[in-house]
Formats: sequence, C-alpha cells, structure tokens
Amino acid sequence: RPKLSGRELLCQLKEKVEVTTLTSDHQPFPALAWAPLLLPSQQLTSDLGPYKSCAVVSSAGSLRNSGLGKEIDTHDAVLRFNAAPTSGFENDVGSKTTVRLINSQVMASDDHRFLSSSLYSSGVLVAWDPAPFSSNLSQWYNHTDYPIFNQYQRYRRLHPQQPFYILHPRFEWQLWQRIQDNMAEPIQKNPPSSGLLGTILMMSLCEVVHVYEFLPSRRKTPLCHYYQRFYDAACTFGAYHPLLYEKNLVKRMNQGSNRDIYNHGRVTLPGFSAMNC
Ligand code: NCC
Repeated sequence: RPKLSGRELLCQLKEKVEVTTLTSDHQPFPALAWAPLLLPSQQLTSDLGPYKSCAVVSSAGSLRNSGLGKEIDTHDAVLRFNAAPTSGFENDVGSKTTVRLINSQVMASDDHRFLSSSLYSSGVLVAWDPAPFSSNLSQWYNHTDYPIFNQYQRYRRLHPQQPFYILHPRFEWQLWQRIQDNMAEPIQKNPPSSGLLGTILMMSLCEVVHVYEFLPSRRKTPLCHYYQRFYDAACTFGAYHPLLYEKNLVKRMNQGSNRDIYNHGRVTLPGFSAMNC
C-alpha cells in the first residue's frame, strides 16, 4: 500500500471520520426515562462554532516554562483535556477554556471530584468512554468501561446550564481505523488518546487548528503533565493508547514548520471546512 501524503491523509480524515455526539434520538435513548431530558437534541458541531483559529492544549509536561499562554489565548476557541488546570499556569497554558474533553475515568474517580470541582465548570464539556470495537450503542450502554452515563446524569442535574456532550463511540473507532490503515504494523485495539480525539473534534469546528506540545518541543521531558510532579515517559509515548502512531500521523499532516515544533511544540492543521479534497 502506498504511503499517503499529508494532504491525502487530511482528506481521508475529512471523508471517513464523522465527529458525532450522542443525541436524545439515538437508540436506545428515546426509551430511557432520563435521556430525552438530559442529552442534547443536536450535534456538538451544529451547536458550536464555526471558529477561525483554535488551540488544542495537550497536558504534556513540556508546556512548563513554555511561555505560550498569551499565544494560546489569542485563539477564538481553546480545547483542554481532563483535569488540566489553567489557574496558576496562565503564563504557560493561557486562561481561556472553550471546550474541555474528559475521559470517563476522570468522571468516575473520587480523586478528581468531577461533580463538585470548579475545574470543570467553564466552557463546553465533552466526555468519552472506550467502547468495545464492534458494539452498538445499546451493548456499550450496558457495559461502559467507567460509569459515564451515571456520572453524566448526575452532573447535568447539578449543572443544567452547562452544555455537555458525549462522543459517539463510532467516532473513536473510525479514527482508530485511519491510524491503523496508515501504519505498516498492527496497532493495539484501543481507542486514540483524548489528544487526537480533541484535535479532530476541533478540525471539525475551526478553519485552522494549532496543537501545542502534542509533538514534543525542545522542552521534551519525562514529566507527565505540566501540572503534576509525576514522571513517566509513557505519558508522551503511550501505553494503552496508540499514542506514538497518533503522533506519527499528526507529524505527517502538519502544515507548519519543523522549527515551530522544535521551538514552540506547535503543529498547524487545516480545519475540514478549509480543505479542498
Ligand atoms: O494524560 P492525559 O491523557 O490527561 O493527557 C491529555 C492528552 O495530552 C497528550 N499528552 C499528555 C501528556 C504527555 N506527556 N504527552 C501528551 O502528548 C495526550 O494526547 C493525552 O491524550 C487521555 O487521553 O484521556 C489521558 O488521560 C489520563 C488520565 O486518565 C487523566 O489525565 C486523568 O487523570 C490517562 N492516564 C492514566 O490513565 C494514568 C492517559 O493514559 C490518557
């Protein structure tokens, strides 16, 4: 199989990956008492944006001392992940949060105090759970990895005004398939990391997307997160997630310079609306 160019990869993503969120009319939700009240009636992509310029801020330790905060905040929309804070780290990561993408583990673990912490109260929330590869929504609903639907209901009742979406597992696996089809060897059958899911999500909302420290800069470090004293190289290179393959793909699609990666940890990707395929 011939290796696709960056442009071809981008067009494949645009054509084959649908950024879908759950709506109250998806089966099995119409028949469940809570779902029509609490699930959105529309897709995230029809409620939000379009934006001109967007930032995706990875949680990598290499953001520390980056001084990228000002630049990040100039974007029209900023996406952050899981429990990554801005407070106390503004100089390096900025202070604007438009979307926060969280995995179901964060929603369920006691440490994160998801239901009560103010960390999650700004911007639009988007959650996801690693669904089995070939399951339909009903099968997954009854066997989620973490109790995403219980926590979703509780959060929505406590914070009814905050927009909150759940990614359709089909999106996870369509994206996984793009990674696999463009790699020579078989990759682990686990969904892509929040980092890649969030990047593609923003490509569907923005004309241009800048991703920070997903491809590590010269500040590359075994420090896992910019906000925690915890060291593990697996945070940058992956264990459960096919993170190294994700990064390889993003490197191929980058339209910015290698200098920008090295100096600023910055990748530039076109939004789907700005691509001619
Ligand atoms: O660490 P995590 O990821 O929250 O980071 C968000 C995204 O930033 C990119 N990243 C992070 C650190 C680093 N050194 N390099 C990076 O490139 C990755 O793209 C990552 O996805 C996740 O993907 O949801 C993940 O979540 C954590 C954890 O659940 C949450 O942080 C809550 O504590 C997972 N860690 C563990 O389960 C121990 C991580 O594997 C994936």
